Amino acid sequence: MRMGRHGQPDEIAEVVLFLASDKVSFMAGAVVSVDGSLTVSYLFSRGLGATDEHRKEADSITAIGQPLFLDVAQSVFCNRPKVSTLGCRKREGNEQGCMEYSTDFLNQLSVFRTERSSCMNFSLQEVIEILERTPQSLELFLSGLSAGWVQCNEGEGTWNATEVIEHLIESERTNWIPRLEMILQDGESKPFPPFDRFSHLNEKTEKTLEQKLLEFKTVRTENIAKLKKLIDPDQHLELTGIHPAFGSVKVRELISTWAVHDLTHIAQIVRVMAKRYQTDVGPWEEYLGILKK
Ligand code: NI
Repeated sequence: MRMGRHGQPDEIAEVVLFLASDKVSFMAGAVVSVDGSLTVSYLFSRGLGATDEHRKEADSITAIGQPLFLDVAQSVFCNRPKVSTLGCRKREGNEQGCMEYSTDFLNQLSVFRTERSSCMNFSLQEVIEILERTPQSLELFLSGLSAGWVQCNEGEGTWNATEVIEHLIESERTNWIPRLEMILQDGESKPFPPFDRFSHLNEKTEKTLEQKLLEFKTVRTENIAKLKKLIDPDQHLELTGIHPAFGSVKVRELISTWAVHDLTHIAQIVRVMAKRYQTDVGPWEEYLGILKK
């Protein structure tokens, strides 16, 4: 049943290139065997109808190449910077278990990796563009609005626009910068203290919405200055810390989340306000996607 020969590097390389290409659009975490039917033979040898001879043959099998896929797939899809994991693991006593890959193959693989990496869009400067604009956008959007707009919510246990601003202020004070500082100082030696996403609800102050918007703008400006001072994009983006729920997280991911968190809460404010007129729009509700979220 086995093909009776060792695989050639190109036979493995072709499949790896396929897995690394955009032709694989709906496949993730799969293990593909390109082993001259070794795996199937092994499974067969353990099944009904297998003879002692089959079993003996199966036990002598040295799987060549297969671990390579996992390594390469991880290095491609996780955007690991190097091809250093490339090369199958050599089983003891089997010198032929290790293959040498052609330069052409390695070049193609690095092209794929570059293309994959370009799907990631992170740029510190672009994150800062969002971080800078959020307080201004919200100030322009919300300042001076009637209580009906800024105090409506989506039902019990949901936030109105004013509470979202309070949450954004709280996040500035206790989440982003303190966590970045922790990563830089402590790395993965201790986890971030959990962030209480509801703490602002316990602190009822007499401040007006305008005062809160100003407070958000001030603390955000300070934090952007700290961010620029703390983080050198050439050095720090891949440093990691420990999130209490997610485990290891990167500086790049934390800073990206900061921007997307802004966008999420802007969307939330817009959605909550839109829903205030859910029934007022009459039959047009059908065409207003935001009312269905
Ligand atoms: Ni939030």
